[in-house]
Amino acid sequence: MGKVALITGVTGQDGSYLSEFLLEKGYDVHGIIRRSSVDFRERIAHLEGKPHFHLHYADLGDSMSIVKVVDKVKPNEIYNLAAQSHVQVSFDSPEFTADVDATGVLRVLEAVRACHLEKTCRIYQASTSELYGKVEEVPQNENTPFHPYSPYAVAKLYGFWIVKEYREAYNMFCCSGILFNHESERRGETFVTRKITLAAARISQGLQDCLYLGNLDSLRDWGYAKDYVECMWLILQNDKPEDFVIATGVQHSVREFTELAFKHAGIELEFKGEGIKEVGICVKDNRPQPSDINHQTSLVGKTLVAVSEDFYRPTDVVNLWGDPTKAKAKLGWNPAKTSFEELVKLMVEHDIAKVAAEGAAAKVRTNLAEYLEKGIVK
Ligand code: NAP
Ligand code: F7E
Repeated sequence: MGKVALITGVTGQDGSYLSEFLLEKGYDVHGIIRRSSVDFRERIAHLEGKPHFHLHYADLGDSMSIVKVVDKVKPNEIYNLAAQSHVQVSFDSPEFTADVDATGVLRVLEAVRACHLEKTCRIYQASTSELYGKVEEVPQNENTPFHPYSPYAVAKLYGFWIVKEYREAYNMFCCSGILFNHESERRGETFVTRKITLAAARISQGLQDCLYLGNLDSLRDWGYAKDYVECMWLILQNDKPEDFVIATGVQHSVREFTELAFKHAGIELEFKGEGIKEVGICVKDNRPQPSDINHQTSLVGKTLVAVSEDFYRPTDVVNLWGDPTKAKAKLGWNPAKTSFEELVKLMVEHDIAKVAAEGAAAKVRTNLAEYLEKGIVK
């Protein structure tokens, strides 16, 4: 019999990659989904219907629903990835964020105890570099003090400590991966990297005029999500339950990410001005010029990136930089598998193709409407 894994947050960026990873390892993978008015679960649509992939309705805000799924599935491993994961949104919905990201973790741990699985079930908790918040040390490792700096981070801090508490109080194999930002072509579209790669793709195809961003000076240690889910699994295969920092050890600013993304889309930017007045102007237009897309006009001299206060946060975390030494030494994990440059490239290439395909589909619909109107197609 293969191992059984239960993933909360299976429809998210990490949940989808982790599902693929565990299925390849021969696991029976069970995921928790929430009812939604839109039934299409884009990131896992390709897995639905596979014999070892199963979905169950439950919600991290509903204890009984979690107990029922844990009791039914009897997992060997639980990956608790479900969260309200957007930092800026946590300022707008702090109570919901606390319920899911803090109390939700407790609900998962208690469900394991209620089902008497505490001796056989290992639990991974999706902790975050946001715990370091208003950073007290650079780079950050497992011993760096926490200083959470948003409702999201405060909620996740509870999750971190309750996992540690259950490990010590009940001898449970439960651990936190303190993951730094990890991105991909499946990243939610309102996180800064994906917002930038999609905008670069749209602007390069003449479908958007300008990208509005917040703090361009913010520094992040960005890795590739596909590499990071391997680490989640490695943490649960370790001899003893321990917490690990997972990061690349390389830091870049939002401005650098933007410059590189636009460069991959054929647009060279130069940033001028400061703070709210800073703009990114096109200084070289290297885009290919196929006749069927709408970008014959040169972008040189145009303002393609501008700053908007709408994307400033009441408190912002501005200097995250992880030290993955422990994960390298104890788990044998390779933090340099996908470089920053490769990550930006793969995201931009993906989004250029996506935007082009959507444009082509829209054109077909427009043509069809025109043909129907003219009676060419009946
Ligand atoms: P994501 O794409 O936003 O996915 C979040 C998942 O949680 C989705 O499947 C979502 O379901 C689910 N969810 C939200 N509220 C729920 C609830 N009440 N009950 C059940 N499921 C719920 O996040 P991600 O980037 O994959 O991140 C995975 C985890 O790692 C999160 O806990 C996040 O906080 C943490 N983390 C992420 C990063 C990063 O850089 N990506 C870094 C550190 C830590 P719906 O699809 O129904 O909304
Ligand atoms: O912001 C700045 C923003 O929203 C990164 C989550 O996965 O990683 C993620 O949280 C930085 C911040 O990610 C815009 O102020 C500038 O300083 O992409 P983000 P995040 O807040 O770091 C951590 C590790 C998690 O745990 C979270 O779940 O970029 N920024 N301009 C902007 N950010 C956004 N979203 N949009 C902007 O326009």
